[in-house]
Amino acid sequence: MIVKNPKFEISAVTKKQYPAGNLPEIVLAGKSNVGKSSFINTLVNRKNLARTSSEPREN
Ligand SMILES: Nc1nc2c(ncn2[C@@H]2O[C@H](COP(=O)(O)OP(=O)(O)O)[C@@H](O)[C@H]2O)c(=O)[nH]1
Ligand SMILES: [Mg+2]
Repeated sequence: MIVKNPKFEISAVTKKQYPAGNLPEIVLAGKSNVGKSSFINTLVNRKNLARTSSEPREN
């Protein structure tokens, strides 16, 4: 997969903040610090589009 121009749209916490439009949606679920944000950055080939944090989860 080649992602050419990734953009951070919004970090939405309520329904009215959800972006309009009919683009496909992907769910990525997991505990805190398991590497969700790092995985997104790998997918879009950017170092810090999704902010990563603290120490890796050990368990
Ligand atoms: N050892 C190791 N650390 C990782 C891996 N993926 C992410 N991390 C680290 O785990 C921490 C949490 O990752 P992050 O992507 O912020 O997790 P999120 O909370 O699920 O979004 C960061 O310090 C990452 O650098 C991995 O595959 N191996
Ligand atoms: Mg994260």
